[in-house]
Amino acid sequence: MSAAGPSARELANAIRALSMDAVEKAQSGHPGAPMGMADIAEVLWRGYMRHNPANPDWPDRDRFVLSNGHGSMLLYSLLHLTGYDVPMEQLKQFRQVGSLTAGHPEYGDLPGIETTTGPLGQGLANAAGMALAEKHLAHRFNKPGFELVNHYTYCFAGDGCLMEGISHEVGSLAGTLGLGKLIVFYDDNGISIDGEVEGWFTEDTVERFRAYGWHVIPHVDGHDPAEVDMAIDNARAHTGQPTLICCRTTIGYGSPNKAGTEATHGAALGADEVAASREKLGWKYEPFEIPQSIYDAWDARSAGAGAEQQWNALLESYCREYPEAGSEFRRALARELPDGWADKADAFIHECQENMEKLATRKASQQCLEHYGPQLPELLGGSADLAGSNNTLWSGSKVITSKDASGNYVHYGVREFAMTAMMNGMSLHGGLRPYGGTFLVFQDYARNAVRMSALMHQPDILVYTHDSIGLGEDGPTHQPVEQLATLRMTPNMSVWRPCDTVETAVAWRFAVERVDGPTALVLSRQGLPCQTREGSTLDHVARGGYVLADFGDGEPEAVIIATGSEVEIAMNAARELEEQRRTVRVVSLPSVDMFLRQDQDYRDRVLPPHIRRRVAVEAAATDYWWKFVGLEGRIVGMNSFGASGKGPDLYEHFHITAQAVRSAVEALLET
Ligand SMILES: Cc1ncc(C[n+]2csc(CCOP(=O)(O)OP(=O)(O)O)c2C)c(N)n1
Ligand SMILES: [Mg+2]
Repeated sequence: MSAAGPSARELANAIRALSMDAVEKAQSGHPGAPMGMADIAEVLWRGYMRHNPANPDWPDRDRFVLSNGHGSMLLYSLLHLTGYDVPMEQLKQFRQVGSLTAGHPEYGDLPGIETTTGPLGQGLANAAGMALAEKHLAHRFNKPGFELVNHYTYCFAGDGCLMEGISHEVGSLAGTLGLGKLIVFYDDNGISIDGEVEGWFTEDTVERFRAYGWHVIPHVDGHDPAEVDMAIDNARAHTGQPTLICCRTTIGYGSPNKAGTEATHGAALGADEVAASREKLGWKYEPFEIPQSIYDAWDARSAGAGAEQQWNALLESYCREYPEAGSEFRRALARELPDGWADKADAFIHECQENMEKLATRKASQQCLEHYGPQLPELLGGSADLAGSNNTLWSGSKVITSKDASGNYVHYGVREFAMTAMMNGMSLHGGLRPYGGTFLVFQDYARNAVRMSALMHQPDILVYTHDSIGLGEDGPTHQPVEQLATLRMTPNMSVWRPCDTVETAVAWRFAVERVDGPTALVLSRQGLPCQTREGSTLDHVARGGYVLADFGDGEPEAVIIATGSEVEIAMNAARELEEQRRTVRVVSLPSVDMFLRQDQDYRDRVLPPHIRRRVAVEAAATDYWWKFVGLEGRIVGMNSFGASGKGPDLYEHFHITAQAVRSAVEALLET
């Protein structure tokens, strides 16, 4: 250590030591990537990152995404060293139950984790979403002399991230959208779990990203701080295109016997090798010991507080100069709804009820956008090339382009996975409420990003149309069967399958008001009649499940449970049964999860426990419904894939009809 303080290498070695030691103590984890990328991280975090460890949520901070999330110790070390509230004790508890230092960085666990990463490639898409959010908000809010939104999004990505298909989707779209403040560092270490990637990853990454329209800086020595520094300078100056900085690194750098091999990727180095690495790196300190001079050099607290203060002052004067824009900006960041929201939503829902319009729920969804959209400039829509079918465009939609990002609609192209992961990035960024559409069946393409939105509690609005065999001629490839059940089984996902314009309006309202998780709106292609609701019934829709109608006088003998397009079928069956002097209840269950959140008393009033004659009808996988109908109940639904044909014919073909429901009830009534 010189009199001038620790060298860049020594500062990077602090990351290496902490990473080795934490993995060694846990006997679990990934030392290779943190040791390989430590020098790059040192240059970026000490030279460029604008962040405030005391206030990790400061809106205009630079974002940092570790897409190769297995390198979590790199991020934990950085947060600890730069002064976040990440005590050494947490690093010692790496990967233990109850600690905040999970195996992969979990959003919300530690301050400074911008997104949950681990599923490779998705961090890259989250970062692109953040960069898009930044670009959009800057175009919308910045004024001459007021660069209110002005930050970079930095992302580390490994071979795995770039092998994943999503890297193509997002690379292509980020290039097209000209996300110039997205700067990605490719950890080109030639190694993934199975060994040297030569055997499975040989394309020319530099040319590949150039073809997407990126600014690519090739052949950077990731262990030479001066080269890395020059590359970052170059990238930041180049704001017309996203930048990929290709850094040659050695995985496990510093480990004398294992560096450069897959042995360092995902296992503790072993006590002897850790000792040998200390020796080779010239790191003289005990495990988890960091000398004060190293802490001092890493400490980002005072610079961070200063940067934030400056920005706060800018925001204050912005709000004085542009009070309306200023309060809109603050409202959107706080995820608050505009004044009068609730009254207007109530009025719209009542209007839908009064109009009694027969409409496909995908079209009803568009009406919701027309009504709710003008109040919500933070809504940022899009579709994976199905705008006309998903009805996600409305009269207030303006398309975002590379040149003008002030709009509110993204044509994602045929990229469901990137769309959803980018929506996650935008939600995480803040200031925006993304919604995006595709066919329900192609939700599978985006599946892991859907899961991540629920895991990270991000309130994405997922618009899924063409929700059953009712879509007709496109056939079984396009007809979802199992998707509804898997969405419903995803923790923290709210799923709504409305039966008419009213339920759609309620579902959209719920999705907009929700702040702690995603909502899937599952919508029909075909027209659906509007159901009559009397008395308090309309208010009960928002509870996710309610008595739509009781047919016949007195206690119901049987209950029919239905969702979405099958509510009409249930109602027809119940009417026919009433003609036979039967008393039958129809329960509409647009959102099972919402219904299950109601108190027991309400649920029992809707589905009285003693009424065991229950039939569920839904044009989807039947298995989900057993918990509602019980062993004595019956389910009318799909037990196979669909088929190509006219929608109404398919309902006949698969016996999802009023007659089938009636027969099922009749069979129960005989018991
Ligand atoms: C989508 C996904 N598939 C598989 C894995 C399991 N996995 C974790 S790291 C890794 C290899 C990554 O290689 P690379 O990005 O080159 O990381 P390095 O070994 O260089 O640190 C794999 C396959 C994962 N985390 N995510
Ligand atoms: Mg690698």
